[in-house]
Amino acid sequence: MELAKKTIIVVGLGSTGIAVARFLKNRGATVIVSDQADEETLGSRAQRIHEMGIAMELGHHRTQTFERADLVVLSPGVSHTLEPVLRAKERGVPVIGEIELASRFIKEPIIAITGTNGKTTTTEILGSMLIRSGFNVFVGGNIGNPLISYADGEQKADFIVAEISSFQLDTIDTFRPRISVLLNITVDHLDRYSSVDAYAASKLRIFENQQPSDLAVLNGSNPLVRSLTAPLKITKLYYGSLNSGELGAVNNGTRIRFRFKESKRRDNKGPLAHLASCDQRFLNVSDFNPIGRHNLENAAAAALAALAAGASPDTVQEALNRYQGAAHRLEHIDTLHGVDFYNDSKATNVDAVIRAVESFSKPLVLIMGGLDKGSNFKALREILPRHVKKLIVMGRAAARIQSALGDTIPTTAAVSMADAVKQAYRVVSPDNVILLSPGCASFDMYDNYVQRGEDFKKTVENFKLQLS
Ligand code: UMA
Repeated sequence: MELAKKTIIVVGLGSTGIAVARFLKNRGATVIVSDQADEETLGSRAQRIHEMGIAMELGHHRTQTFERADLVVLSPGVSHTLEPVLRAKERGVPVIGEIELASRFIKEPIIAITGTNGKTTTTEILGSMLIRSGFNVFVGGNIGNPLISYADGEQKADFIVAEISSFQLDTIDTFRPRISVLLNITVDHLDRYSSVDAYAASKLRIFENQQPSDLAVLNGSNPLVRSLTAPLKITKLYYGSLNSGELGAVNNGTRIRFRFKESKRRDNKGPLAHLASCDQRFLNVSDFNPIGRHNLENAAAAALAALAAGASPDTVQEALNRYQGAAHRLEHIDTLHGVDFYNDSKATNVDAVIRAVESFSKPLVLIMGGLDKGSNFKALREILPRHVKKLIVMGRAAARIQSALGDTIPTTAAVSMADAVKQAYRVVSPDNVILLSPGCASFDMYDNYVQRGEDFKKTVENFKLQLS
């Protein structure tokens, strides 16, 4: 792909936009960064672009700027249905996302992980399994490390392990993972997609350029994943549940066992042939650290992808033994007079809240809320009363959550994280759990879910000091 002397608009000045602008400038393109936010809001990010000598259009996206471009590169948070983007496409200007751009400059095999929930955990585990097996690995994508920074850097990896969101899949064209992993599809991001079908269709694009010899690792216990992937002509491995004749992994809570031979008499041929020696081997997961049944599924998905990429079962086991869990995902923060505090700030949709509350047997005080993504909070009406003794709601979604659930569990509103923690502690008994699992995006009160999780941790720490 020739970039030199092309005029390229980079849309969105977040971590992706900065990395893309640098990459393009290094290759001799004339870059213009366009962001809807003004210079004051963008602060140090705008300063970095100034320092690179790159032009900016801030505070708006002008249609004329887009139409004059040779190429438009979108950040994941920028919708591909934005008016100036549509106008540019109509005029024949190519529009791609950062993942597509990066993949055109990456020769190494890409293992891509998508799904509504569990992407980060699975990506982290898979990366560590491959690294422990002696491979040089770049781990990036939606996890927070744009893929383009690999294409722009010196590192030479054997594998690229990429967490890929639906937003990133919206703007691919030729992106072809050698191994794709689809963890689950549940309702999310209805503020960006017109329907669940549109969201699911975006997720399915991960398979769009895969060839029959490429591999898909699929959650066999997710009915939507099964039905939507049934027509795909790709080699498939399943986990969760296996139908007769299917290859993959099953787990019983203490072990993940592999089935890699179709029958006792017949050996596999093709891309799975090297896995036959792992048939009937198992991984011990009785001491696997992250809590929750769903994390065993994530571990199984990672293990299948790692073995398929050439990792050995022993190193896969070692990586599982050492994995401590993703930050802001059911992360244990502290125990105060018998009360456990868990930070699940990364739970930004209703399904993630269900997974979180199902992971505990102790009574919970649950803190939810944030920016509403059009979620159906009523889907929690049945499950929450079985686990949650009190619900505290905050942020812009507070009123909608309260009206969906307030008649099923005692619910109060909090004005801040400190207020939420204080209210929660007032009603706990020893042996209870205070869980932040927002079920919403964070952008109404924070820059991102990481900042929200850190605020929760800091608030708990301060609260502990006040009590001592
Ligand atoms: N912006 C515009 N016009 C728009 C919309 C946004 O100019 O119409 C601007 C904003 O003013 C802002 C910039 O775009 O300045 C932000 O761009 P971005 O939202 O793409 O943010 P990045 O910092 O580049 O982060 C993105 C991903 N963010 C989103 O998908 C929303 C990060 O995923 C990812 O880690 C990063 O790229 C590196 O690849 C975060 C996320 O929340 C974690 N992802 C969603 C999720 O996991 O649910 C999909």
